[in-house]
Order: sequence, then structure tokens, then C-alpha cells
Amino acid sequence: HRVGPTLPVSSELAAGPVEPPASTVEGFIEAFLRELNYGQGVLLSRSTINDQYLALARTVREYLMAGWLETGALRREGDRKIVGYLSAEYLLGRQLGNALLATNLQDIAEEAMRRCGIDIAALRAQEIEPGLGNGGLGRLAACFVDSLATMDVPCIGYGIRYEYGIFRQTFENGRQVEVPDSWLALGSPWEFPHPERQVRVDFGGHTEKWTDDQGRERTRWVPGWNVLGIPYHHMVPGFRNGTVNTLRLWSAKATQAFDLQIFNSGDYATAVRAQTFAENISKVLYPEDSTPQGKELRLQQQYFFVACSLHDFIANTLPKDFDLRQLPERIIFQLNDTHPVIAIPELMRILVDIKGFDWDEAWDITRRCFAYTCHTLLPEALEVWSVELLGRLLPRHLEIIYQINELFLEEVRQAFPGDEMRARRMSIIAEHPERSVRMAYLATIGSAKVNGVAELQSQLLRDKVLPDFSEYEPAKFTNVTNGVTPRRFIYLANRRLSNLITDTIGSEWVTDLDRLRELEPYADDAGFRAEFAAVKQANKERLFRLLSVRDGLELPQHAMLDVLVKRLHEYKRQTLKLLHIVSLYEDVISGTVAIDQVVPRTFIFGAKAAPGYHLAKEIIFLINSVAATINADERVKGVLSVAFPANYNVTLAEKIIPAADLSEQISLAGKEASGTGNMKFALNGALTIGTDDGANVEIRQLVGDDNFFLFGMTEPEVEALHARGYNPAEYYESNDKLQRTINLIASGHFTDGDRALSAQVVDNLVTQDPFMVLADFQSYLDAQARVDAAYRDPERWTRSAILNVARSGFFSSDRSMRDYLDRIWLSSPVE
Ligand code: T68
Repeated sequence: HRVGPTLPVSSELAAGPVEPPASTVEGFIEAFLRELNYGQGVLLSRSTINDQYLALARTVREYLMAGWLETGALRREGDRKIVGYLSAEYLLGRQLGNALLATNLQDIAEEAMRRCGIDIAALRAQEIEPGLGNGGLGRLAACFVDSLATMDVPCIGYGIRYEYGIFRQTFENGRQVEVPDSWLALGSPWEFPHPERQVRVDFGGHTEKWTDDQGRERTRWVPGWNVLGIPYHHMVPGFRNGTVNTLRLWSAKATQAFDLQIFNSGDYATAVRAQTFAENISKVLYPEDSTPQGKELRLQQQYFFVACSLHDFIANTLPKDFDLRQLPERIIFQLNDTHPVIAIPELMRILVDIKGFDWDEAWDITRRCFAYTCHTLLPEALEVWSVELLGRLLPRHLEIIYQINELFLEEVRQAFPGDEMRARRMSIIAEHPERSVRMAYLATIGSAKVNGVAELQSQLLRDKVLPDFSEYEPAKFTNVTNGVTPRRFIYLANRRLSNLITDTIGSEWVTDLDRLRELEPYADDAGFRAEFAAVKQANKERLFRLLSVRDGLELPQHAMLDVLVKRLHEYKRQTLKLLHIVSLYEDVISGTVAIDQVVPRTFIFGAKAAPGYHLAKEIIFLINSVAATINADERVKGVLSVAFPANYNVTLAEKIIPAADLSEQISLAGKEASGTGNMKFALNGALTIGTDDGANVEIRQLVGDDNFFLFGMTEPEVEALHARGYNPAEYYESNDKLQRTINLIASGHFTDGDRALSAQVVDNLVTQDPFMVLADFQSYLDAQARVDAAYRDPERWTRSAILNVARSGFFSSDRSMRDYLDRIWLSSPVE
């Protein structure tokens, strides 16, 4: 792929279209019109908004190009260790705003567009965000690559270019309907396809033994079919530092082999179907965020992008004569959950079968090239692949996994003689309910380090999920608490707050978020509090304008904004929030509480349910039903309002979070690995009501108990209640308020009198309640009463909100990246 002599990049680079230091509005207009005329092929007077958006995007990306080329050359020529972030998901959010921010072109571009008679806001709104992820895990990957570029750490993000990302959610009669997300339909100016850099990926077939010329017995894989991976490159710009790293997303394409079959078989239709089959691999993102379905296509996706990525790194990024024994000094592959874990046997296959290494040496290299991050505590979320499927799709990899397991269990038996139960527990292969491969075990055994994503989860990972492994290799386990990028989630999303912060303490905080501490003294400054409160109010009004246009929602201007936005899952307990809302409403309509005693609140929900998650979809329907009823009831008008805008995504998050007063983080303790929305809210000056779960624990420690509303059982209390035997009916029977609340829902009050429409959710709560909503109900209501009391005192509330911002600098993903560097990527591997 590399043609011509290697010259210093500067001497190979043509003069830039617009040299960044000399950026002027005139220069920008010239570049924009050139893109519009000679790139897009239209005159300004004839151009559509989409033409203008594409031309603007291409103009902005030109300003990043020199930095990108230079960064790429530096990475290839240097000998610094590179982070290969392997993730099946990147939930990037819109790119235009971020590119303008990184290049510091916001004002110039806005003025340039204005002079062309164009409203830049309309062009921003034209962009469909690349939704190549489900939720927290995919968004985390996007924050991490942003931070690595900003910190000038060499990183290649590897992933899949899904043709369809997470579905677009619509509501029909209150029920979720999924619409395919055709994010590429209007053209995608942020990606650079490189079909000439295609990689072949094999599947199926069988293995054979052979003897090499040194008389060693070797194995080779004789695959049954293959596809091509085409890389699409995306720029990952650092914040105004000239660094532009690369995100390399793979798209599947049928190979020549498929085309030849057309001629050979004479069965054109069948051959074309085969082509479609191959290209299905990167067609669509699986929308299940917590219960893997064990689908063949998903395993194909996983192997597909991992095989492309390892090949790309070894064959195209490393120098041709690179000594692979040095591989761990040049690369660390970070495994974003178990989705890319098939990379471990793939690297073994490359080293042993192709490069001819001895097993032991290959294994030593491999284990030092990988590190594994676990994002869950739910047992049902741990991926397993049936041996039957794995053997059919990747026969050589299955053999390698068996070999890894055999040698590993031999070690375990030596370390714990006679403890056969332990060896069985630790086996990568599970025997029940069917023979299958436990990917988390393979990941743990094959990695130098294993980390959880918040202190509590990392502890529970050691104690409950992988106890035998942490006993066996305690030094392998570590924690890196998640973080979020302040560029997107403060600077871009909340310009008003950013300006206030910068006016107060200077602008260093954008890349050094601990500096927010300097805001602390201003919490006691009445003038600053007034400005801070005005920012919050302006953000609310911006949100209400959007929701009015986008969803036809008309919301009161001066109520507390109480927000619960995240994927819909029982463990996240959206039903607990719903019970709270209904209880407040029931208090009023039953005459228990006078309306003028109620603190006005607007509740906002945002949540997508996995399309096959039936109960989650029933919960969505119930939330919409409650919203419609309450919003239409004159008795609570202007005091209680419920909004559930459809299609919560990164773009909407950027509008909702800066407007929030109260952040709802109410998962059952011990279930939410970390949460990252919780951090975004705190950094934008919302107070949290939350359980002692995930990173809530660390947020509360930092912001202080006075500035956080804690409720609910702790994880050990949850465990104890489970052990005693949890019976939700006991709570229902003994708590009058809870009973009245549930009865009102069960009565059909919110479902036009049709009791059946709420029955599944109600029955589940009263008879099963696997996530103990009823057990935490009273504690939650008590905490909400404390919220009301605090909100009645605006000065006190704003003071707390300021302290939340000032004390949350820890949750920058820049800090997470430093922790990964110190504890994982640059630390010497465990013996
Ligand atoms: C989330 N996990 C955790 N998974 O739930 C959250 N899973 O606590 C944490 O903050 C976040 O990861 C980042 O660490 C997910 O988002 C998925 O989206 C997912 C997708 C496919 C399969 C399994």
C-alpha cells in the first residue's frame, strides 16, 4: 500500500486550502464555495440544505487534513506503543459541531455562513448522527478516542461500519415502533473509504495437519468461504492540538469467489443471494444491549472486524520487517467487553499457524497484547457461544480455544492439587445447558489485565463474577472508573455554562477538568449563583423550544426538570420513577395533598427498548399512557407534566442534559456497572438522586452527601434480602401509599379503563419484581421529599448544583485514559 519514497510529511503536503493560522471568514467562504461548486456541483442559489451541509462538512474537514496526515506518518515511523481499541460499537454523535470545535472554527464558520445567507443551525440539524452503538458502552468508546486524540496518545479505533445503526424509535399509540436508521442515505462526508486496502476474512471449512520442513507437526485452516473487509477511515481530532487519530470501521463485501460462482453455477439468482449473504455481515447493529442472543450473524460480525483489524495492524501498520516477538511493545489491544475476544485465538492462529511460532512463545506474546474491560454484572449479559456454532464457523479457533483451556486447566490443577471442582468452574468450556465457550473466561485468561468500569463493579467483578480468576491471579485485576469527554458534553452541549466557567476561571478546564475545583468558592457568591441559575433556565427554554418543534410538546417554563434518560431495562428501574410520578398525581386527585403544596415538576423520559424485550416495551407503553393522562388532567396542569420524546440519542442528550435539574440514577444496587449519564448530568449542574450503585458511589463521595440524594438498599442489603427470600407482595400489602399508587395504575385509569393494558407491568411488579422496585419504593419517596425541600430553597439548590460541577472534574475521560495508561497500557504485564 505504501508507494514512493518516505519524505517528511511537510514536503509531501500540498499547500492547504486554508492555512489554519491564517483562517479568516473570507478564506472560509472561498473554501466553502469551492466545495459547493466543484465538490458538490451546485451553485449557491440552487443548493439545498443538504448540499450546503455536505459542503460545509467537507470544508471543515479540510482544516483537519494536514494534522491527520502528519499524525498518521508519525505513528507509522515512530516506535511508540499504539492503543488498538477493539469495539463492536462507537456511538459517535454528530460530527460537524465537534470538528468545528476541534479546529476552533465555530465563529468563523457561523459568520461565513451568515454572509452566504445560510443559518448554520439548519446545517447542523441536517446531520444524522452515526448511531453505531446501543448505549453506554458504545458512547464510552467514542469518549475514549476523543480523549486519546486530545492527549496525543497513539490510538487506532477499530470497529464495524454498520449500514444501519441503532434503530430510530417512533411511537404509535404509545407503543415503540422501530424504523431502520439509514444514516448514510444523504451521503456521509466524514468517512474515507479505502477499497484498495481490502482484507480477506475466512469462515467455515475444516482444519488439516501437515508437517513442515523442520519436521514439526502444523495445522492449517482450509476455509469454506470468505468475505472482504473494506476499511472506512474517520478522523478523530484532538482538541486544538493538531493531533488527528484514526477510527477504522470495516464494511463487508462479497469476494471474487462469490462472483466466480455466478459463472460456474449458472444459477445467477443463487449467486447473488450469496453475495447479499456476505454483505449482510456489516448490515445492521444488533440492538440488544444486555442479553446476547447467540445469533450466528453476530459471531460473524465479531470475527469479521477483529480479523480485519489484526491483519491491518500487523500487515499494514507495522514496518514490513517487524519482529513479532516485539509485538507487545508496539500494541495493546483493549477489548471493549467480550465482543472482540475472538481476537485472542485469532492472534494465536496468526502466530502459530501462519508465522510458525511455537505455541508457548505465541501464547506469551498474545497474553501481553490484550487487556479486557468488563462492562456488566448481570449474569445473563455474559456472552457464551455454543461449541457447535463456533466449530462450524471458526473450526481452527475452536481447536485453539480448547488448547488454551487444556493448558490453563493443567496449571490450575498444579496450583490447586485435588481441587477438581475448581478446575471445572474455571473451564472456558461450559457443559450446561449446552457445550459452549465462556467468552469472559477466555478474555480473562488471554489478557494481561482485566478491569471493571467503576470501583464497586470492579470489586464485585473480583468477588462475584470472576472470583476463582481473581484468586488465581489477583494482580491481573484492576479498576478504571469511566469518564466522559468534556469537549462534547460540556463545551459543545452547554456553551452558556462553558462561557460562564471560562469567564470565571479561564479556559484550561477543557483539557484539565480538575480545574473545575476553582469554581468551588463561587458557590457562595450570590452574583455567580444568579448567573449560573440563568444559564440553567436558558438551557431549559432551549430544550422546550426544541421539544415543541420536534415532538409537539408544550412544557411549563418554570418547573423542576426531573430527568431519567438511558436504555429501557428492568434493572434501571424506569418503573420506580413511574411509581413516584403516579403517587404524586394520586396524592392530588385523591385530595390527599393540595395542588399548591406540590413542587412543580416536569418529568422527562428517554429510552429505547430492545425490539425483542417484551416487558420493556410494555413499560414504554405504560409511561406514554401515564404521560398522556397526566398532561391532559386539568387538576395538575402546569404542576405535573410528563414528556417522553421519542428516539433518545446522543443529539437529544446534548440538549436534555444541560437543562436538567435532577438526575435520576436509580438502578438496583449491584446491577449498573458504572453509568456515564450520571457523570454528564453532574458536570452540567444537575443534582443526583441515586442508589449506591456503579459510579454513583464515587459521584457522591466527591460532591458530598449534602449535594446528593441517596436512597435505597446497598448491594449487601440486596444480597441479604435475596437470601432471605424476596416477596414484593409484602411491600404492597404493608405500604398504603404504594398500594394506592399501584391500584390506580391497575384500575385502568391511565389506559382508558382497560386494565389489561397495564396488567403485565403491574403483575410483574407485584409477583416477581426481580429488581426490587417495591422494596426501594418508600426510601425513594422519602428521598424525593428531600429533593422537594431542597428545591424550595433556590439559593441552596444552585449552590449544590455549582458544587456538583466544581467537584466532578474526576469524571473526565481524559482522567480515565491516564488511568488506563498507568494501570494497563504502559504497565508491565503480570507474570
Ligand atoms: C454499559 N453497558 C453499562 N452495554 O451498563 C454501564 N452490551 O453501566 C456502563 O457505564 C457502560 O456500559 C460503559 O462502561 C452497555 O452499554 C451494551 O451496550 C451492550 C451492547 C451489546 C451487548 C452487550
